[in-house]
Amino acid sequence: MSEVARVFVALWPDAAVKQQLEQVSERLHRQCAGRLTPTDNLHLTLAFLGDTPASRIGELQSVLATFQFQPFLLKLDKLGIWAGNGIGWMAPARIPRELNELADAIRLLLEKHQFFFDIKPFKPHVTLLRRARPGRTAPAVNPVNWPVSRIALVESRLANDKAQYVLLGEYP
Ligand code: 2AM
Repeated sequence: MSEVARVFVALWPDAAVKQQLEQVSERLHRQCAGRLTPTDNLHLTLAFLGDTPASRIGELQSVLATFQFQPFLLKLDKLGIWAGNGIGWMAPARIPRELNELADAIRLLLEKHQFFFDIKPFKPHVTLLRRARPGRTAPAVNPVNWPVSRIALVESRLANDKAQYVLLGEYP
């Protein structure tokens, strides 16, 4: 491991959710082109820590292993392209209280143990495409129902300009 690890805490889809996201991605891709997120990289970020000392990753795993929350169902029912950066995304049209509370609780826990993270307001989304072009009509949506019962600690490694994600743990 290098001296720092670029890490984030995320919702990581199971096989069924991944398959639904993949279908939505492919439909959006036909309409808006761009570069598809590889299916195995699909996720929703809850807290982005970024470069973290590799020597503290064990501690981070132990801290997250203490984390508990009530499972809930997350409905992703909105698709769009951000004109500024060409990201094609899927998100909940209305952010459920449980999702905001989950992100808040994780951020509080990280703060308590002095792990730094990006404090930009939580803007939940799954990145499906990059460098997409906005269509003239709003993309049709097939909602994705995501049963949320675990969080994941993920490391992002850059290899040949491509992000490779490595699951460092799932909790509880
Ligand atoms: P994105 O998909 O919108 O780029 C790994 O890079 C994950 O962390 C992605 O979900 C990415 O969001 C998110 N991410 C990258 N930099 C971030 C930052 N500074 N703040 C919050 N999330 C970030």
